[in-house]
Amino acid sequence: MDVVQKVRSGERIGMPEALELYDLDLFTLGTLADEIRKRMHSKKTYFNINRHINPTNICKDICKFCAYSASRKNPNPYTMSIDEIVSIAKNSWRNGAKEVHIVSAHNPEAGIEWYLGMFKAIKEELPEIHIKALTAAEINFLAQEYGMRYEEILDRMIENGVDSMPGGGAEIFDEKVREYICKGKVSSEGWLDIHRKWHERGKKSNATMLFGHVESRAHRVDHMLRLRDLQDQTGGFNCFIPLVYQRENNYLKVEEFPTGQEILKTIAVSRIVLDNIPHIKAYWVTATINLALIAQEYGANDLDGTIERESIQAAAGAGSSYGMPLDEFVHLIKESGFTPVERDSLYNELKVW
Ligand code: V47
Repeated sequence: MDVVQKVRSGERIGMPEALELYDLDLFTLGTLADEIRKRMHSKKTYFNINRHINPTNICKDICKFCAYSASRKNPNPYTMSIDEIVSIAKNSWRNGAKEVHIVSAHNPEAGIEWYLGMFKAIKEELPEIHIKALTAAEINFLAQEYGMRYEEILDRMIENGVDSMPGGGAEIFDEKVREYICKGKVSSEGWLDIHRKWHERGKKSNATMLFGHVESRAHRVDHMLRLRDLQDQTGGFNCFIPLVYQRENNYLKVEEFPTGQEILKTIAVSRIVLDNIPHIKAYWVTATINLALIAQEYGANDLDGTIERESIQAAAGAGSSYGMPLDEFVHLIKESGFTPVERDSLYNELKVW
């Protein structure tokens, strides 16, 4: 049976077949991914009204691809006070945001009470807001810095009001690539272990993959397969988010950037390989809104959200500093032939726009 037939018959795809999928022409591959997307989600494209908050950019780790952390290329260190963070969350809530997505750098000066106390303070003021916060990389940093076990930190996150975990810090799981692009950061095993333990607590999370730098197609597929294995065991991942590497203001030397075709192929392959993860997000911040809209026909069924503010990828050249107005977001999804469905952070449908 050839790979196209295998996908159509619902057989699981392994490494060699996934590489064959990449070698198909874009339209054949896109059609296969689109058939799955339509079966799972029809014409619905999910989004949420959210606010990203990045409370500090002071980081003890040095990831080559990062333009956000305060360094020679970004000499403006900052750390927000908890009051400031709460005030941003309140303001966003008043403007309709139902989720705050809080991701920071690894700041050894801030203290664990700052890292965890911000969630409690937000929930005291806004008990109904969904807090999606702390990447596995931050959790690993806190565990090392304060001599705590992952379990203790995860339990304290829950006590303080964190509802779900974002997918950041996964980068590329292949150990050699990881060593080169983000030496010293949470290991692949550590990242997966933290998510496993979070899922064991009955909680949901997302998974990212940073691609389009020095990795190969095989590294991407390996990354997806490691996620699929864990998902078979826990079922705790809601969504997979392939993040396209942004090239400005950082220290990673990249010779060739991915074409639009390669980005669409990666989204399509992820839809096919990750047969147990319900949602594939085309993150418009890194894919650009135009490509993200096209990606709806290549397997993606989620476009993240309005975001309001974003600093991590914006520092590396993405056009996301001020998010996207809701009416424009909805209009673009409709115009591209899909049905915009506002969701909550756990993919319960709130409103068909
Ligand atoms: O892990 C850093 C990435 C991530 C660059 O869970 C870069 O719904 C591109 O995790 N080019 C943090 N990416 C963002 C993140 C995220 C984003 C959207 C949705 C969700 C979710 C999670 O940002 C980091 C890293 O992989 N990043 N630098 C760069 N130059």
